[in-house]
Amino acid sequence: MSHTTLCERHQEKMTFHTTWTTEQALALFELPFPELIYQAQTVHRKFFPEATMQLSTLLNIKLGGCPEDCHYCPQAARYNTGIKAEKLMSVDSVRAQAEAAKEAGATRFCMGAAWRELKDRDIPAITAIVKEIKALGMESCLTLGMLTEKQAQALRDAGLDYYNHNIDSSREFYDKIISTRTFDDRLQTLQHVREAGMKVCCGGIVGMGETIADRANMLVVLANMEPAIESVPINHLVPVDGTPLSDMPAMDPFDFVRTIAVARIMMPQARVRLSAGRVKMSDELQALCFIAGANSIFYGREVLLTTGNPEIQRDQALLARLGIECI
Ligand code: SAM
Ligand code: DTB
Ligand code: SF4
Repeated sequence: MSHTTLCERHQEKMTFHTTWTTEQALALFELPFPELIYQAQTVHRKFFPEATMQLSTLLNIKLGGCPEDCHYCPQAARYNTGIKAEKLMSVDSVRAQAEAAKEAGATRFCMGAAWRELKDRDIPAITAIVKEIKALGMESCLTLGMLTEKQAQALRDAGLDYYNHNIDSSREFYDKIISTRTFDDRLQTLQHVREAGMKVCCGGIVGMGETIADRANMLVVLANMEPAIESVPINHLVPVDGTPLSDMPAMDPFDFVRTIAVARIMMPQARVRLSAGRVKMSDELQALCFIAGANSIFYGREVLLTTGNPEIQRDQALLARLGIECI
């Protein structure tokens, strides 16, 4: 099959179908790099005709001490990563950080907690935080671990716009990375979020030793979610000393870009976020990710949850040099 035919098939699929197969996703990964980028950019322009970058600021509102065993995570209590558990941040401290983020130009404020799941006793504090963010006129996003149906409704009632809960990898690879909760647990929380009427932010991590088929399968699960998800964070593993993945060799940067490009083609309507790992990427590699379809970043703080993120001035300079408008 010629590349042109493949391109046409995927364009057609994008318009008329919502279901992707592993074979179709793998066929995209196997395209010559220039052809893949061409297809991704074609889809990107159709759905995002203006070159814009959505800026989200991320804050860790509850550091460390997590009971889970996610092999990548510096906040899991069982790994010796030098992180000391702290209590949930106060509403006032969170508001101050959100004000600074707004001042720096971010439009969404994302908050993460090192929890396995949300506990009902924390709901009053969390909903108070959401209301403060909304009062600042920013979009709000939380990632707090698993949610019940009722908890999702409580967050929605407080005005939460997005909930982030990642599937992290393919169903097949998942068990090699996490044993303390299942892939289906994750899907159930995502269903609760969607049924409560919030927007879904869901993605994963690459560079954990997974195969290309795993990357394809992860994207198939994400792309086949109905209704289509709004936000897809693609994280490059940040290997952290003390975690089981600390010695994971770096992946080929072009394979990382391929993952972004395939995500863009399979989820044309979503904001694809170039998430963890940007601090180690050159400006040129990030530009390639943006051409491949990434149009959201974490911006405005030099840490993500515990690891580094580029400084504001570097991001502003990069986006200005590329002529990309920040929204
Ligand atoms: N505890 C909640 C949970 O796991 O659902 C929310 C916070 S958790 C840290 C959010 C996401 O951060 C994880 O699902 C994972 O995708 C990402 N993450 C954590 N550590 C990472 C690392 N070292 N490199 C890349 N991404 C990472
Ligand atoms: C997501 O997908 N990436 C962010 C956010 N959602 C919460 C977290 C990245 C964490 C990177 C490792 C760290 O800083 O601890
Ligand atoms: Fe806990 Fe989330 Fe880290 Fe897993 S990713 S160990 S659930 S904080």
